[in-house]
Amino acid sequence: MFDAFWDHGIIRRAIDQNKISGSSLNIRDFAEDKHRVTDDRPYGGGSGMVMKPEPLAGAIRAAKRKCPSAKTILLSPQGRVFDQAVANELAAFEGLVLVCGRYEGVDERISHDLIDDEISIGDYVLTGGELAAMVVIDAVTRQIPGTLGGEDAAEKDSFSNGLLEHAHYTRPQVFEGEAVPEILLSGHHKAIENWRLESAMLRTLLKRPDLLKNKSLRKPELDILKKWSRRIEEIIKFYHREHRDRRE
Ligand code: 4HQ
Repeated sequence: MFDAFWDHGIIRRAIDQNKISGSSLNIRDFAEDKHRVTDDRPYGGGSGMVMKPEPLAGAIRAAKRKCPSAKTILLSPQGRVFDQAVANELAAFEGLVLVCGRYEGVDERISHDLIDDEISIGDYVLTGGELAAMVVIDAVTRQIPGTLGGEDAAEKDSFSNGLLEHAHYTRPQVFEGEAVPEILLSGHHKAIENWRLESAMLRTLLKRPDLLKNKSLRKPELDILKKWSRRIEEIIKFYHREHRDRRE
C-alpha cells in the first residue's frame, strides 16, 4: 500500500526535494517464527485476532533507531480526532513513527512504553491503520514550507483561517450556460479579495456553521454576516407585510 503512496504526487516531490523523508517497515519482518506470524487469538476468547506485541515492539524500536527524536503515534479509533490543528502540531516534530494495526488492534501493553500519542482520523472503522497513517502524512507534509509549489498555498487554503475556501473558477468564462462572477474578471484586486472573503464566509455559514461559532471574527467578517442578516430580515419583513395585507 505504501509503495504507491511514497511514489506519487506531492509526497514524491517532497521526498525528491529533501523536504521530507519516509519509509515503511513491514511488521512481518520482525516476527520471530518461520511462518512470520504477527497475530494471535485474544485472551478471554472471542472472535478476531490481536497483533502480537513482540514483532510490533521490534518494528517500532527499529523505526525509532532510524529517527530517535520521532514521536510515536498509534492510529486508532480511540485516539484524539485528527484535524488541521493537529496536522500543524505534528508538522513541528522532527520525525513521526506511525504505527498501523490490523485485525482487532494491538496488544494493550504496546501502548504503555512504546506509544506517545494516539490519533483517529474520524469516527468510522477501517480495516487497518495504513490509510489513516497516509492521511496524516499527507496533511502534515503539505504544511511543510516548500512542498506545495505555490508561494504560500498552505496559508491560503481551508481551515488555515478557520473558514472553508471561497469558490474557484477557471476557463471557460461560460460553462453550460453559467458564467464566472463578473468581479473575478475585473482585475480589481481589492474587490476580488472582498468577494473571496464573502464567498468563504457564506460557504462556511451554509455548509459548516459549527466552524463559524468557534472562530474569532474581525470587522470585515462581521460586516459580511450583518449584511446577509439584514437581507434575510428584509425577506422575512416583506413576507409578514404580504400576509398582513392579504388578511385586510
Ligand atoms: N482503525 N483512525 C486500526 C481505524 C482508525 C481510525 C481500525 C485503526 C482498525 C486495527 N485508525 N485498527 N478511524 O479505524 O485511525
